[in-house]
Amino acid sequence: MKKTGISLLFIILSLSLFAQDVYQAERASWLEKAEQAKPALMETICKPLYLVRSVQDPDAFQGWRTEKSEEMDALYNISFKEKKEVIADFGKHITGYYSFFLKTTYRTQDAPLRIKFTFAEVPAELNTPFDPYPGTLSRAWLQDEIVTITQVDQEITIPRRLSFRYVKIELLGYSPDFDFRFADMTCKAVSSAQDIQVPLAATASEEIKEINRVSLETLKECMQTVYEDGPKRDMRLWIGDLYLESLANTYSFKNHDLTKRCLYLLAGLASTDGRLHANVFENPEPHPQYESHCLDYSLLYNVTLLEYLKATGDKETAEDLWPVVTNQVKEALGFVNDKYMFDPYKKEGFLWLFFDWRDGLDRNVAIQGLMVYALNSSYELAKMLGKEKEVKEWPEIAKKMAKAARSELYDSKQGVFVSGPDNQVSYLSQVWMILSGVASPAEGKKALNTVFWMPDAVYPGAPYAYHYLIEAMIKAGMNDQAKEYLVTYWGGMVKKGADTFWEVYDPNNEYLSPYNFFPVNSYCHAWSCTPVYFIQKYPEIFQQ
Ligand code: RAM
Repeated sequence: MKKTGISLLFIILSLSLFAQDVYQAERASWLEKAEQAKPALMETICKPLYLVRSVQDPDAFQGWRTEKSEEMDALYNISFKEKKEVIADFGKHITGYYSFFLKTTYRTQDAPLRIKFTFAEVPAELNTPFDPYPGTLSRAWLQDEIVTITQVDQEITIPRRLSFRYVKIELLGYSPDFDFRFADMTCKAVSSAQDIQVPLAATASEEIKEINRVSLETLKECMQTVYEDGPKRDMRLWIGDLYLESLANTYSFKNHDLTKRCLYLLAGLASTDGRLHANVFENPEPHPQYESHCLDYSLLYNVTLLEYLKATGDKETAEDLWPVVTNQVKEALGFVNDKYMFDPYKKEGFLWLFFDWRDGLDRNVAIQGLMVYALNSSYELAKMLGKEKEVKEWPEIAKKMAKAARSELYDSKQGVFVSGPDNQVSYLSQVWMILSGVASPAEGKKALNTVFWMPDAVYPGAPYAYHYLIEAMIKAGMNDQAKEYLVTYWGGMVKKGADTFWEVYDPNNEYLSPYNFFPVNSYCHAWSCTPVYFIQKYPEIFQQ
């Protein structure tokens, strides 16, 4: 208790050192409430099923697949000096702590051993040289570990938490004067979600059942002591990921306390001027990624809180966090010009709008739409809390922004919304005009059906953006097409062998990576888990 007190004080001091802190009065209690809602991690001991070999196959995802080669005994009964290299397959994606036991079989260990372990979520990670490393994120995310073993005949655990299905083991250094073998290996898998079955109607297709199952696996793996974005990378809480995970959680595990914890944590770690940080870390003490602000994510925090309140009826939390809601709206309104258009240059400084990983995407229409959507959602929240008088101007601003969007952004000849100085046509622009209600369902349907056939239209790059596309299709009454899209896109990953859904998936380019190196992509990613939400929320569309 004392330690928590001191740490809280430290966080508060470091966040408020140089400026007047708008959350001064609430910050400590928010962080305390986040701490109280911290879930326990459940542990499961997993063992590998068998050994596999890598097979290069142009038809396999990223050119590689595995096939069973031998039983585990083929490793456990033989000197590893003879075997030298194996790949063990745990049969499913796991997140946890890997341990192994080496046993002396001849004479006495007289020198250290040097063994390389490469943990992989997908087969290509086992077969793509990591160096020289071309990626833009840290090389250290890749899960290869060289372990020097000075003492065998005991269990050794790799300290770093890992996220994988396969482990390749290579012997790099050994003594000629003693021998040893692998006697065992395990992974202590951790998650704050328990295995559950989410029932589906008897009429649900096999494809939908599989998508539902993989979706649940993905979410479960990401549910740790916060909703992580990816258990392999970035291993932290991002607002955009939280929003989609919490939606999926409401229709599956129903661990609402985890959502509550994340909402409080983000609030408690917001900057002193009231803006949320886009992502936060838990250890060694909760702290944000300082200077990381993403306006679309900040607005989605408000929507997340609204959905949380609807799912739980927990007014106390929503009331507590109400100042955060108003501050995110205030910040965003600072970018609205006198024509009621979002103007990214209205304020000085760096503005980060995310929406999707797709090079060249123009985000002007999307943010105009999201602002209308977030203003309306935030006002709905205000009404649920009896605070609508405080923010009575919001609906009017939303209306004016919607009207401005129609007159400034709609190309009535083509029947689509166009974005930015080059009048870019993208799927996401249509999506956000539909979700905001700027486009009527009929206009939205027409716009989407037009862009689907435009060869140059900018299409989504990540499941994160596909989520909003499916949601928009449903809103536009395109139920059959929404189902077809979900089955083709997420089902496409299943067909290509996904145990969990990937951070980035472009059916036209399996090597797409926002980080210039596909092995550093995350292959179990929070924002990709939402099929379970759609399948459960709209059974008449997806389960028939
Ligand atoms: C990446 C991660 C994360 C996402 C951010 C914007 O770093 O994939 O999930 O929220 O981008």
